[in-house]
Amino acid sequence: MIKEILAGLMLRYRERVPDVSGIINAMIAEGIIKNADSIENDHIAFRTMGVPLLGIQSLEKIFLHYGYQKRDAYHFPAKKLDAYWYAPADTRLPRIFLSELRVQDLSAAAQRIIHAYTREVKVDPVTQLNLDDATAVDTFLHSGLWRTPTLADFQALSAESEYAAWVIYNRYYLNHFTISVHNLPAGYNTVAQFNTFLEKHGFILNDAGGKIKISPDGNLLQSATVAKKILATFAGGEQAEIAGSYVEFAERKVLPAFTHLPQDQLTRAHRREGFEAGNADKIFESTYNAQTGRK
Ligand code: OOG
Ligand code: NI
Repeated sequence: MIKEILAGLMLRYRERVPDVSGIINAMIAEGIIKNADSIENDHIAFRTMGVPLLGIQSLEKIFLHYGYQKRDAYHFPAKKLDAYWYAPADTRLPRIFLSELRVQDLSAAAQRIIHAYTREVKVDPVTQLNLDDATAVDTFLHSGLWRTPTLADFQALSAESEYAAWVIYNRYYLNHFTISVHNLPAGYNTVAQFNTFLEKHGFILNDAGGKIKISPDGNLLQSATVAKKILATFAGGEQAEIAGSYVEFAERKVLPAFTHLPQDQLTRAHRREGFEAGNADKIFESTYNAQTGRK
């Protein structure tokens, strides 16, 4: 069941990202929600290495198997990334955002480092899984695709692509989950208001391009915390603090054709769908040093 796979992802993510429980507990203490189950998860995101047997084409097989539909493509030339989003069959489930590093566009030196790890993968690993076995899928998503990298390789990649360095160490760990704010009580149901609440409680927001990322149509507003550092253990036992994962917030406005509907009749179908390249471009930086180093 996809629900079990999503629950496994969320469990690991909550253990690794203290801001998740921190934000949920602050929401409960402030009376915004009764418990964590009442949060609508707008979407979750994964990062991948764009090499032939891996990347989006491999990871997406899991979600396509569970009825997700592939939707729009997004391109990030400066960051050397491509992405797609996937719509769930059941609108109570989160959307999925998968991105991929355009490895072939990196320097020869960076490609050599990445291939030194990814060449351990001889077949598309998702084709070796029984996708109906939720436990097997959960284990796969939380195990190494390649050997633990060296700190030197991590640092060399980081100098050229912070995304590449993130993936070589973190692999398919959940990159973020996203709290839908538009269905929260008045006073907290816009990204602007929710950001005020978050900052009052000491959470640090990504400010790349401004704290609120707004789509050109004005209907998709997003913000994100900056990733906290995790203590990473590299090959040979060397340790360093590197960026882990973060939390995102999304406000999807009601489309003009449906603004006459009463609040209690509104569903996902009446609100702005999909993603926005200009917003995403800045959200990726939630794990970049310029953001994670902010106080
Ligand atoms: C994904 C950044 C983009 C969105 O909602 O547009 C994104 C990432 O950091 O991997 O999450
Ligand atoms: Ni996102």
